[in-house]
Amino acid sequence: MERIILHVDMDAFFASVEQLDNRNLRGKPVIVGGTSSRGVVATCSYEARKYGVHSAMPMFMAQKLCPHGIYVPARFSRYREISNKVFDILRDVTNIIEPVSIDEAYLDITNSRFNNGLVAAKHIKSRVLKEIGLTISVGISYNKFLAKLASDWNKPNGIMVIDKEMIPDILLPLKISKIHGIGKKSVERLNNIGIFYVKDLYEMPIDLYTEYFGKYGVEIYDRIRGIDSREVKENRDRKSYGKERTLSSDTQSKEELLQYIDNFSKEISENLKRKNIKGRTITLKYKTYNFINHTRSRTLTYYTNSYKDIYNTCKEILEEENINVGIRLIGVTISSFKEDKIEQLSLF
Ligand code: TTP
Ligand code: MG
Repeated sequence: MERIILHVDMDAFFASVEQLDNRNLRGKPVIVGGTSSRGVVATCSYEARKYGVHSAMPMFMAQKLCPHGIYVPARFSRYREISNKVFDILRDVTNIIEPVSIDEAYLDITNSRFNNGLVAAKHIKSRVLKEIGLTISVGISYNKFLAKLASDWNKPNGIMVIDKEMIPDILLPLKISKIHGIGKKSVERLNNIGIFYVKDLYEMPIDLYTEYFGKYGVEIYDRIRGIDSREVKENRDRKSYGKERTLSSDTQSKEELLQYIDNFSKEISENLKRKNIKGRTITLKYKTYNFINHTRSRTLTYYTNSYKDIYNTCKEILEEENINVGIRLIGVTISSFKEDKIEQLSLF
């Protein structure tokens, strides 16, 4: 079956967060980075890009190109905070997420509750805008390479689907510098022998690919033909795993909350079993109507990934809570992991 892969990437991420937090910066050329004369640009708003400013450019050069720009230092902990919120939204769409950087990830939604890439993309975009106040670009395709190409297609605030039928029309006229995996040096070397566009690369014999791209030669050969079988790799070093949901309307009913807890426990259990992981600490989280977070944890004496253990622990926690105001969000998390490879081996 053909996969549905999404690539998501926040627009002008650090600069957009600065504009979000300070309305005086909105609509203006904002440059984020080391503010000393030796510093470099981390990123800049799209208003500043018009002047030719870009990431990794020395600050003094940016100042020359855009003297009336607003220069602000980076606030990493704030970007991390917003990034976590974005990833919470993504995790609500699928468990199969590969974070690439603070503002970028691949998602495999083939077996998620969404079976349509465009619907999932619109859902993500509208939640990120409504709940965080920022725009994100989303690319949709049947592999990672094309999904990434698509997310970049009409940035900022972009959305783009690349279908099988669009290959090779969409790829042929592309500049080779647009191909993820072809580095700056290779671009220069290929330009020197008269190769500027993907259509020029199509004519190049396969053994020359190895000469120019080394061990990645075959991959590049495939990619520009729309072939890429790389899987979306979940981050296996996670310290916790959870699900949470903002309710469509606030509730005080423990029964209603237990319904969500029941679903989350099943999903978490299935996921842990699939990855062969067990945890020991179970956390129930809820947010009241006035946005106050409550977290209650319980650590078991044994490691588990069973639905019943997760559900029952949360149920016990919830029974002890005094819920007399509306709850707007509920979540379940499991942590303190132990890999259970040994137990699995003993099964055979
Ligand atoms: P990017 O996603 O590459 O850039 P961006 O989000 O600012 O802009 P775009 O709309 O083109 O996606 O990187 C994400 C963040 O990482 C960026 O906001 C700042 C940081 N960053 C650096 O600090 N240095 C760099 O050289 C780059 C490329 C990014
Ligand atoms: Mg970005």
